[in-house]
Amino acid sequence: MPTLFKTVILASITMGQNPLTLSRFVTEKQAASQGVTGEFAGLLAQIGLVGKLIAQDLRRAGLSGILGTTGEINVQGEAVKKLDEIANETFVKLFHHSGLVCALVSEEMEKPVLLPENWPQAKYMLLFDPLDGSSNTDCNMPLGAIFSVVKSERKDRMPTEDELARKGTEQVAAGYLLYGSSTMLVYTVGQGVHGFTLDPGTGEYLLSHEQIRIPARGKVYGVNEGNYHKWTPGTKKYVDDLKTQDKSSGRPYSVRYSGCLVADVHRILLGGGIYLYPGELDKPEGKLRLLYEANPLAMVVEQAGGGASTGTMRILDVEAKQLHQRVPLIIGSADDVRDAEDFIQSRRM
Ligand code: FBP
Repeated sequence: MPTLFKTVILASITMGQNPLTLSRFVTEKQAASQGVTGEFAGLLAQIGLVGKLIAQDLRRAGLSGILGTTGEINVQGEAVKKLDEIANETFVKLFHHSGLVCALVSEEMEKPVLLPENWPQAKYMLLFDPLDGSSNTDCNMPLGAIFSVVKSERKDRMPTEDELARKGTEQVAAGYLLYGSSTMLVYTVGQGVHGFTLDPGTGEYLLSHEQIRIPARGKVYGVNEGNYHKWTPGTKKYVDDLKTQDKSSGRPYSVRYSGCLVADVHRILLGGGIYLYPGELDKPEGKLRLLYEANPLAMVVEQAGGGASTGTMRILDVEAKQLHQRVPLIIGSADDVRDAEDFIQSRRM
């Protein structure tokens, strides 16, 4: 047994822990209690592998000429970063011939990739944001990836493009990869939220955060205040209220906005608080995408005891009409999200 591996395992064992790998956790713990299939375990393991490969690219990005843009504009109207493209290709390559999914939807691709050759044995469809926080790619700041899994129940034919746009409540699993000081994979299958940290020594995702619970209220908020003048009066009042001097209610909150939704939501999941990308006067649908940003993070945060809203309704109840539809996102601790809704709906002044 290689020395480093022995050291890491021995260290964990002496710390009285029996390090649980992602695959063992899913196949043993979740299979037994929650009927998670081997097929899903395979899908999650493949997402983990995507995470390892992209983390490797990110660590060397400054040395391997993959910073900067490709010169292309994507379906979102954004300049495509070379790392966006690499991350997207990594997802597509690893899932195309995996036999695990019958369709792929990506933030970076206008059209879905339909995989009739994997159908009908592969019932899952994977929707993803291959690299979240694109404005952070060239300055070594945190990045992430977000995924949502839905199932096709049809027996008669492959699902069509329209059938890929599903309500958040129809997700069977969701989660994210966080590329921060360590690489993490956090996911839910609808019965709690679990976090795994990639152990560089063994290359294994080891259980580091089981059954994550978000505090009912936090002390931090994340929003791009540069957009303040574009907000509705209710949103302005809510953010102003967070900055009010009032020790008894833990205000003012501190601002924590990293430019990476995944990193901001991860901080809030562990310590409480609220992230907002609200609707704007001339863009009531906001910036973020429903199917592969808002829905999966809403499922994770709700499963940890938090809330996710458009400001006027639950994210997971929003009708999904187009693959790249946008939605305002207010997500985090349940009490904080409720407060934000009260101000946005003028129930509080
Ligand atoms: P990408 O998926 O294209 O990166 O967009 C999402 C995002 O970058 C979030 O990660 C982040 O919170 C937000 O947009 C930043 O937007 P802005 O620069 O407008 O504040």
